[in-house]
Amino acid sequence: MSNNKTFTMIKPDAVANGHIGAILDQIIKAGFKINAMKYIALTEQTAGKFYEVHKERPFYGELVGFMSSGPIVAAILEKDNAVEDFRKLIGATDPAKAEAGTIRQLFAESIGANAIHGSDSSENAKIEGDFFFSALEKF
Ligand code: RTP
Ligand code: MG
Repeated sequence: MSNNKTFTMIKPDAVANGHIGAILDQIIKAGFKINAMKYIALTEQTAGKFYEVHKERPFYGELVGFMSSGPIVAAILEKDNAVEDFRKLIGATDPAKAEAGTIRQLFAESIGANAIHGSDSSENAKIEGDFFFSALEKF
């Protein structure tokens, strides 16, 4: 599968803290193009479905509660080597361990409220992008 797309969400903490503009600026300056984007609120049900792969993890309930606590920005991004390059740009899951200058190091509050999501494979990028966007909404 081609590796030129990834899927992201600017999470409720970063939206509430006013970081949408700064985060998008960093993403675009890093060479990503926006293929699709929407400002949307997940319900507990839709967040639960999105994160179903983590259903057995101890933090699942907390994650679903947090992701449905306020609006998010969901987007499909395009760039060569998108998945890997985007994971580098956002930094480690735990912001305390994220490299200097990464989005999570700059904007995340905690391992739970960690500002941004990035797909972990091209396969999942496609599944996640299709979860949020219809054929009409993406290029
Ligand atoms: P993401 O999927 O959001 O890009 O994050 P990730 O790959 O770096 O981390 P993953 O293992 O997929 O976990 C998904 C999200 O669950 C929350 N989490 N909380 N309390 C905890 O120990 C814990 N561990 C993970 C984080 O918000 C993480 O981004
Ligand atoms: Mg993940």
